[in-house]
Amino acid sequence: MKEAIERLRREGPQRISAAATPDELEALRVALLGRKGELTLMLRGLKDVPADERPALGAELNRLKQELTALLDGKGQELSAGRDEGAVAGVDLTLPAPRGAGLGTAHPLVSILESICDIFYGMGFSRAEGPEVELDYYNFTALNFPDDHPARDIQDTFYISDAVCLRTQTSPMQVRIMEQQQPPLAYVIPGRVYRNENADASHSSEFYQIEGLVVDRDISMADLKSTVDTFVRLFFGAEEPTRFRPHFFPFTEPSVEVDMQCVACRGKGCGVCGQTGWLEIMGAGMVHPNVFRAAGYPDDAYTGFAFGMGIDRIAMLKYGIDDIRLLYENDLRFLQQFRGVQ
Ligand code: 2NM
Repeated sequence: MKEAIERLRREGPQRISAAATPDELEALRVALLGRKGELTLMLRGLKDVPADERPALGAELNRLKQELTALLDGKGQELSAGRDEGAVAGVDLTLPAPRGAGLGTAHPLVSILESICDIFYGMGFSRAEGPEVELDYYNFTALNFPDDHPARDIQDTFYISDAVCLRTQTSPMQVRIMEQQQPPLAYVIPGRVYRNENADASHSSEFYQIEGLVVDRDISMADLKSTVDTFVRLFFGAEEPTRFRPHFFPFTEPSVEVDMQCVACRGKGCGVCGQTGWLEIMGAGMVHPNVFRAAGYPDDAYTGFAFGMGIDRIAMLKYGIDDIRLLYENDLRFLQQFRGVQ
């Protein structure tokens, strides 16, 4: 009996530490301490040893049982803690995903945004992005919105405090750029903007814009027109004519809305263009002198044009999407249609 105890004291810890999985460890626990386990059988065998040796051997066996139990518990914790690493260790994380595993793809808004930016890089524009949480000053005041302009109204703008709102356009970033940089400059500023509107098929309270700004000496409306026409030719890939209609924006004077001939009916009039033969694609104009003044430019030194377009509308036109909300719901049945689409 004494020898058997000594052997178990030597070999038990070795066997426990060699267990490689929780299953192996559990089998070992049963083999040692289970109803017919080695140590259990020795305890039962105590009744056969001489009475004078029994107390010492009994105490010895109980101590060994405690030691083995502690070792089994410790090893159990070690194995379960290592389980996740063990699972990853068996996998080559550099392998390509298996075919048909559902690779991700750019969201249609992102791929359109990037291809629009690419066209402007080709014309020498740089890209900048600004904060979505903006000062009321940059979003409105510096852009020549009067204090009582309806767009400032709480109904259109998400205000965070009196002085801070979610930007309703990306133009506040144009002012930040002009504060930092002297002309000549040409920037596109893409980004998400927010308006407090009820969602329907053509309105969402969050949407994407790209605005552009070009400032130098002697920039004219003709530069704006040629830039817009180049963009339309490169993006829509055809010779659709464009037209400027007079409009009003606080930050530009004169201001225009830009239409292109309807891509669906080539100007004849159809459901896509509401029978007009034209599709509105952006707003634009010559930067208002008050905006240059807010940016700290000297009076009458520079002229510039600016434009802004809604990416959602362009994506809807390009892909024939009839409800803007589809772009924000992230329903995989919708998104998976754009796999591999550019
Ligand atoms: C638009 C339409 C027309 C615009 C103006 C400016 C700035 F900062 F230069 F004044 N940035 N963007 C602008 C002009 C935006 O969006 C429909």
